[in-house]
Amino acid sequence: MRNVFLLTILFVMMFAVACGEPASNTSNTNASNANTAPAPMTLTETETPQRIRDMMAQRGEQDQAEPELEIVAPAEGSVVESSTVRVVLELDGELKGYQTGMDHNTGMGNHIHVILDNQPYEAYYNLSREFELRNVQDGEHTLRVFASRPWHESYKNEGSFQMVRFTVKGGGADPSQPTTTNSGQQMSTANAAPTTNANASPANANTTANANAAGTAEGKDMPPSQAGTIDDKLPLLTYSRPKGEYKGDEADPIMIDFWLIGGELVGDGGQYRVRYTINNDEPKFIERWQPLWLQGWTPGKHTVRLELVDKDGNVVDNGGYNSTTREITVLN
Ligand SMILES: [Cu+2]
Repeated sequence: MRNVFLLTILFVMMFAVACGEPASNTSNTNASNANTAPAPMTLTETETPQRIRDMMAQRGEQDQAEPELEIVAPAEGSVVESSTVRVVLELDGELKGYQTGMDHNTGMGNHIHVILDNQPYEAYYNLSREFELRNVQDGEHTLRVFASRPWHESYKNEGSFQMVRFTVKGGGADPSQPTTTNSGQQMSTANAAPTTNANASPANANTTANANAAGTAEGKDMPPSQAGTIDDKLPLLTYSRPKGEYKGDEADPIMIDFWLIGGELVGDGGQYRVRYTINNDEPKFIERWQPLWLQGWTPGKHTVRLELVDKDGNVVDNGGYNSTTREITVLN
């Protein structure tokens, strides 16, 4: 009898603890997240941080610029008979002082976001230097580019965004290795699972290690893109930020930013919304096309999903591109 009484007390205590937890934590407690699940957090929208406002002030009229890009290569619809694809961009338009290039003191500067298929973007700072995609797999690919500010907020004027489709044929790419740029930046995850081949030469082992290190730093250790063919008649959402690792001032708040063609959000007179979901918590909505700053991030890994949804809240499918999930890392 006494044992039953004690068990009852224990049960009541456990129940009280369970109920005392914030509701937002319950979706994080699945087994696959157990080892990396960040502490529960409550994100709130906030205004553009002062450090960004200071940068804007120093840039003169650049934020009112309307940069226009042209993808000179690869040409739309072209067939490239090599796994190395040269990317050539031209910058024009109402620049108002906007030029790309990294300031080597700050490590920041205007740059172009370059996206192969539906992978995380790679930054292209110096347009006069060659930019190549290497080890591009055979098949159809999509290349998207748009102009960006030093803090990775995209320019949203028409002409800033450009897209081409091209095909690689007989390129002989190594499917066990990721696509990279000529400077070694990783453009995609490998198509196949990482090889643990004991016969791998030391040179190959190094390449793999470097690629993986870059992948971790840039948040690119995501499964390969499953994206298919884009329908030009449908709206297209392009995920841009957040990406990779965040620390110090940059870790709070963090900006959500994206590109949208072929449709408008409800707050801009259109019919779509962007649904964002952090760590599989309750989704929220963006109704105007502008950067969204969220504060309250806790250290650890977080997933960020951006989806384009219609009036009924259904994802507007377009080759898989309109629902994209990325993992980011917030450092202490
Ligand atoms: Cu950027």
